[in-house]
Amino acid sequence: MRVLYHYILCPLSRKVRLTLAEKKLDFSLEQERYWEKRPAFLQINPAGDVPVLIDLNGSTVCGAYPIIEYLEEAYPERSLIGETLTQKVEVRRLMGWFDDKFARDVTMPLVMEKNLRRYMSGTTPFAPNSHVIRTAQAAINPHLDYIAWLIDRRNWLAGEQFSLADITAAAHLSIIDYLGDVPWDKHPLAKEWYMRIKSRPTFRALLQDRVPGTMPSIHYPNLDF
Ligand SMILES: N[C@@H](CCC(=O)N[C@@H](CS)C(=O)NCC(=O)O)C(=O)O
Repeated sequence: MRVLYHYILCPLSRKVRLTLAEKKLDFSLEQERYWEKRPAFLQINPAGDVPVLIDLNGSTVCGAYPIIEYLEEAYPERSLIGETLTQKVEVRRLMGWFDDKFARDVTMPLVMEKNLRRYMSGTTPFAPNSHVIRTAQAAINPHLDYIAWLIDRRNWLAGEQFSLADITAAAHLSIIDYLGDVPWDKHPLAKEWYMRIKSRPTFRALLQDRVPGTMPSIHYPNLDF
């Protein structure tokens, strides 16, 4: 069986899970608490980060971008990166937007304060930084405005076709939605786009995710929210 080493609130892992599902490739999940630096995992990926994919033929692919490029080349049947060079550039630009900018402004601060800090604070009592949380909660608004701006002009984020740009943005937003920090009511166009993605069969497994010690928002599993 194909294996994906992941962390449940890692957006890059979620992006790879969605990509595998969209390509109809079966896989099993191994959750890796990467901050523990498990020696057996460091042997698989000396960088110590997730996601890592071990494919059926034994190929080990480390890192979300190498995995995505690998899957596109090894399983080209259902391409998610666009057909023309112009489309591919736009998909990659938007992947970068969410994996770099959105992650820095929103995903990583919220995941760190609301989830990871409890594991990484060692003997120090777990105390989320409310200033960091409020700053990230405010920073999501221009990103949702940008999604709305794109969706006002296109069917999907990078153009007429569903692509890795949508998968990447949805992977990040699914985590923020789990934490209850997406102000959907203020952003109806972004909500309409996310509802379309959330109702895809490939999204179902993510909606069943539960993080020990961190309850999901009430609407997290609901297709109509
Ligand atoms: N270069 C890797 C980086 C992935 C990454 O930063 N993953 C985070 C979890 S979302 C991680 O494993 N970090 C390890 C660490 O901070 O030590 C990729 O593109 O996939």
